[in-house]
Amino acid sequence: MPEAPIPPAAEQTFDALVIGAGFAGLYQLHALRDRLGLRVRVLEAADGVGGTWWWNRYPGARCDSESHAYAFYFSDDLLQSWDWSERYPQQPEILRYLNHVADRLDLRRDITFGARVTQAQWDEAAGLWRVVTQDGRRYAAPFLITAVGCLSSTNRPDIPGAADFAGAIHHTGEWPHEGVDFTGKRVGMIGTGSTGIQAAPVIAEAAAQLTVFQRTANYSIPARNRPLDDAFKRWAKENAAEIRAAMHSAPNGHPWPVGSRSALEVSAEEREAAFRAAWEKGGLALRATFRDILTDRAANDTAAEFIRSRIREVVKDPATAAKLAEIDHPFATKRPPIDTGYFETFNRDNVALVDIRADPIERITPTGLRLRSGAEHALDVIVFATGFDAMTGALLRMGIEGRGGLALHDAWAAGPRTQLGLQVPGFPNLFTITGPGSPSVLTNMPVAIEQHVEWIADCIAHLRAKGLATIEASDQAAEDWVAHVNDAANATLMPQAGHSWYLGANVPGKPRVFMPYAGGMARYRAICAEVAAQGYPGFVTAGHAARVTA
Ligand code: N01
Repeated sequence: MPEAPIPPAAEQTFDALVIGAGFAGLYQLHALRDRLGLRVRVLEAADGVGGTWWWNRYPGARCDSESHAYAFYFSDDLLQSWDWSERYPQQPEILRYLNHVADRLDLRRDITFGARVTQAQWDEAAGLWRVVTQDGRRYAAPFLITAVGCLSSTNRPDIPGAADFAGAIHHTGEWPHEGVDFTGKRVGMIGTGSTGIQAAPVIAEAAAQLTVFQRTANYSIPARNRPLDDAFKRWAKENAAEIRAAMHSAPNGHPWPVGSRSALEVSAEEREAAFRAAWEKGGLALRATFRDILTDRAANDTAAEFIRSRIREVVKDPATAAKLAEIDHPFATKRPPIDTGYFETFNRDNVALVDIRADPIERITPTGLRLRSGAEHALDVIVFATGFDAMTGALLRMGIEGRGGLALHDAWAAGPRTQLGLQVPGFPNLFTITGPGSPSVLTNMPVAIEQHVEWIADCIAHLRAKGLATIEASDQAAEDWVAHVNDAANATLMPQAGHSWYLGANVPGKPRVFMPYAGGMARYRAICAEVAAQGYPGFVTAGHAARVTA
């Protein structure tokens, strides 16, 4: 039943407001409503649940985490009532799963769809977050929790001439729900990150011609996707507790261990055999073959060279192979894609690779793309697989203002500052699920989300039990945490990928700050648990009477 429109002046008050109805928002609603008994409203811009999986409907969209690990583990009922069909779930299947979760936990009645938040202001006197949606609806609550995802604000390149293009331009992150018919079309795809690498083989199957415009060559590992048989499905259900424990103790939230040996302490043959085995098995675990792939450049070089050799082996045209293998950053220092036939796609007659690092795009013309050299590429459809204004983009476009009218935009002018990625100084009772400064995108996301949702619910329960009105990150704690996040990143090779979205480098003008916490999920979990057990040091709490000062 659609909700009746509410007159602009009428404000609805709740105990907590949650923004977003993807994995994070759904579980946060359940945790606050069904465990704590709070009155909660979820505001969701889309017309359905799903978050990332609502918007990202591009051809080939599937998850790079294995399906049995890409699920909620807080509920045995959810685990036992769902079967995944493939090793890596496709977008429609994940969307069905999240709808199943929403139905099974009866979440829909507390979600308002089509509600894009455009303003969220902390009202000091009332001790409330006052939230306004694009269509003028108003809500208020003492607690505001963002569950807006890390990769949800699309990054559309500002290429001159786009408005004149006679064909269609689609961004993968805002894909038309009715799909795009590529039959007989000349398609140009810009971007070779995880998305472009998933989409290219599927577009190539349908289109008359696919031209991939590559600015930065990328590593990719075969996914080796396959249907799951009944024996595996039974095993995953029977061993859910062990899988959960493995994910919770792993640095990346995946249910596989990181190798204990250095890539440099074994013989070249042994190393090659280990990489081969990981390559044949497929998936993200290749980067965990040895313990130092992400921390030692020489160790990393061995993995990087192994993958380059595979690219040269697969791609038949030596010039194309050379362009694909000319990768300028260490392996896994940008999020490593996994693929189904990406490099093989360049062996097709209807697929071409264009190096736009050597010859950049100058403009979009009515009939296609023109490069700086003057070369013209005639196109009917342009696909932007150009990624996202990651981690901060979605938070900064909601008009969030904290104490004294401090805009989040200004508070983060030099880059995001948080305590544990969970709270921002000057923004009382605002919690940011998988916010910048937390492991989030460096992990298997549902594991990171569950940990944050539960920490936030426990924190709010603590405040209520103690009769406290507000909690807010202290300035010093955020200062210290940002320094620690930097140290953790610098202990890895990841900052060496100078153009990665981890650093905000993909968005012109964005501060270059390494945003996710690279210290490992298990370590981070322990830090957060310790903070809660110690009564929330690094956070300032205030009672109802003394709420005003921090
Ligand atoms: O985006 P990206 P994505 N002109 O930023 C290029 C997750 N994900 O959507 O490297 C020309 O990685 C850009 O080039 P460069 C996953 O975490 C998960 O692919 O900046 N090119 C790059 O090649 C992933 O990392 C799954 O030089 C331009 C590409 O576009 C994250 O989403 C599946 C350009 C963007 O790559 C983002 O991946 C898919 C310009 N102006 C994605 N601007 C799952 O499995 C950008 N590029 C769940």
